[in-house]
Amino acid sequence: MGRSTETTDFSGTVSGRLADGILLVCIANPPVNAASADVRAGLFEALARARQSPDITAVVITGAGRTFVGGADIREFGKPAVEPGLPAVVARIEAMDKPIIAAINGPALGGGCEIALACHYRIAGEAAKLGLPEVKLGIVPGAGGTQRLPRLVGLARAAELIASGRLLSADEALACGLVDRIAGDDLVGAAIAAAPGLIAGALRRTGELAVPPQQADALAILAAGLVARARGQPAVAEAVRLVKLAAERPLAEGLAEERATFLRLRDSDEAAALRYVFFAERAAAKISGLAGATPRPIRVVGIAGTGLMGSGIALSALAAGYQVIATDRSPAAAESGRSRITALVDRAVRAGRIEAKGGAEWLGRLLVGSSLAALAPADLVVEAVFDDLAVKMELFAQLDAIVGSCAVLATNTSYLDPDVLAAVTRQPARVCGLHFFSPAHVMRLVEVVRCGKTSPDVLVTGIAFARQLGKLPIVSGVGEGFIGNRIFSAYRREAEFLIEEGALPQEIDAAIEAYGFAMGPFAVFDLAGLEIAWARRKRQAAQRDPALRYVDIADRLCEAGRFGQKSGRGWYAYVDGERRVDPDVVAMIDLSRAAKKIVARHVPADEIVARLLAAMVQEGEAILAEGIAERASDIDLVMINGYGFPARKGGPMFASGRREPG
Ligand code: T1G
Repeated sequence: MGRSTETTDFSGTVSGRLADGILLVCIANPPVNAASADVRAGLFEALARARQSPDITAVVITGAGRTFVGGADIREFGKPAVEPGLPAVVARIEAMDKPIIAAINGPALGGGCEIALACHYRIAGEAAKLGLPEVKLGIVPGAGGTQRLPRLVGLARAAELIASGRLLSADEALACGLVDRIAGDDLVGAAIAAAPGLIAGALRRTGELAVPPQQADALAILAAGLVARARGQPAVAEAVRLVKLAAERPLAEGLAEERATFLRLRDSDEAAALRYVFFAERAAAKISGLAGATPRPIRVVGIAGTGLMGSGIALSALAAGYQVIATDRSPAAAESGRSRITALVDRAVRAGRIEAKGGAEWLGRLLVGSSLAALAPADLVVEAVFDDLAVKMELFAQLDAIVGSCAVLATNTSYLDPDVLAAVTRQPARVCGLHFFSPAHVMRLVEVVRCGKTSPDVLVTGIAFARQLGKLPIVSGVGEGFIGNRIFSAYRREAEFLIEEGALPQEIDAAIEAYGFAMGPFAVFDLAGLEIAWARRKRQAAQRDPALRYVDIADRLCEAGRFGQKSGRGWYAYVDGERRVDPDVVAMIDLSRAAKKIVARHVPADEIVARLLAAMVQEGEAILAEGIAERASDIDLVMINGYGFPARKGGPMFASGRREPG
């Protein structure tokens, strides 16, 4: 390669250009420059060329587009390995006797971060993000991350970063020594300019650096905390073990142990489930019938109803930078709404999620009042008033007359038919559902409901708004309970059947918690409150098919004033906030069984889990058949992000054997 600016292709996705002795290597593997087999082969070849050619005095590696390297190519997992593997590429980078400089132009994640770690110098652009998020895929870094990161940032920080999978901004990466410099606009120029200094000096190979000493007790306490918070995720415990190993073993041994652990975890069911969830989230963004539709601009968000849900939605909108106008039915209700929202902002400041001045800026964009007319400037209004059809119909008719003709009207109803609400407006096409989950400022899931007449641009507006709030939007058609609540009702029904047959609430909860749910169904029912479902059952009683099996135990609990945690007793008793098995409940269950002449039997834990999963899957299949969900993996995402289904099981549809998002 002479002294020229011509470009050389080292593979289909890696090219190089030589300028003044510096080989600028560019990885172009859209969409995220994943370190696929072709990228690895290209890098390997470029490094070989650099090693052989006296004209080349240094190498700069960067990514084309917005990403440096988004990680190993996850789509290659489970397929036959293609050499060179990433460890070999990384080892070659580190061993080079000419400076290899990483010009980190965007996300350098997983294998991308490991490539940067092996370079002799790291310069980050302002858009850079660095991290080792492998645990989110049920694996550990497999190309040196657990051994090289501690050598740069110390054991404790490395353990925390790898166990959490948290990403660092360029500033944070500089502050902890992960990168050496941040460049302004001309990142590649800065990297090339840094070369002469590095050529002159001794190369700093990360792998040869000593692991900074760390107080063993402090590390042990930190490690225990990280593993405890992971609630049994094996990848986190393994990641922490490997980071600690970096201080105990020579690099080569640590790398070998890391690789063996990576390969073992990569082929685990848990990792397969988390990969499925990763791609399911990407697939959920692809919705039929929206080609060419663009979101309407949203600057001002209106919230009608400032109760628990309304105030949480208001906080999320403030956090996302919107102007927020919130109203409630009376000055008193509006005032308590304002205090509720203000309290949420104060809590975010106290928790360090935002600075005090940030909190004040948020509240500066909030208007709260009791006049619906105040919502006139809103580009989108979300109603979150009490889930009563008559109340909501009247509200929608009023909103329709108040807001501008381009404004979107969204309902946060959980169970009511949004088509009925749309029908009271002059433009049903501008109505959709935005079904948030409680607490709305915490829960990631939003069911974006496509009503019968919702126009494509209104639906994409709802989706874009949910994304802007940092939520995961899943599109649902109209049907009782949309996706999540409908499946949850089937789950509840089956759980109550199991009670009737002989299982006890604590046994069912224990079985489901052992399966991986944070909380079993009966504990959840008590947390949410039993009266809402009871009111709905009473509303539906007249239409209920008498031939259908019906368990009345929950009704008996409510008739006895047992509404759950808020009333101190439900399926359990709550003493000083502690959940206790209540013999009175067992007696009520026995009475109900006796009334139906049911002889209780022992229901094994695996039968409990299998039946509850089967009930969810059966309802999921019905939802798919009715076209209410676009794909099975959307159902899995709803259950994982809205109902505590363990992500590492992939969701009910995945657990039932569906392996591909779709
Ligand atoms: N491999 C394969 N495909 C990937 C990918 C990857 N690593 N990352 C993204 N994609 C696809 C994604 O499916 C989507 O495809 C498209 O790219 C755009 O993604 C040895 C083993 C980089 C921050 O965990 O976090 O390295 O739907 O919508 O919002 O230690 O993608 O268009 O067909 O998310 O701009 C570790 C995963 C891997 C990072 C970009 N890396 N990626 O976000 O785009 S394990 C990760 C992301 C590893 C080593 C181990 C994000 C992003 P499609 P997108 P984005």
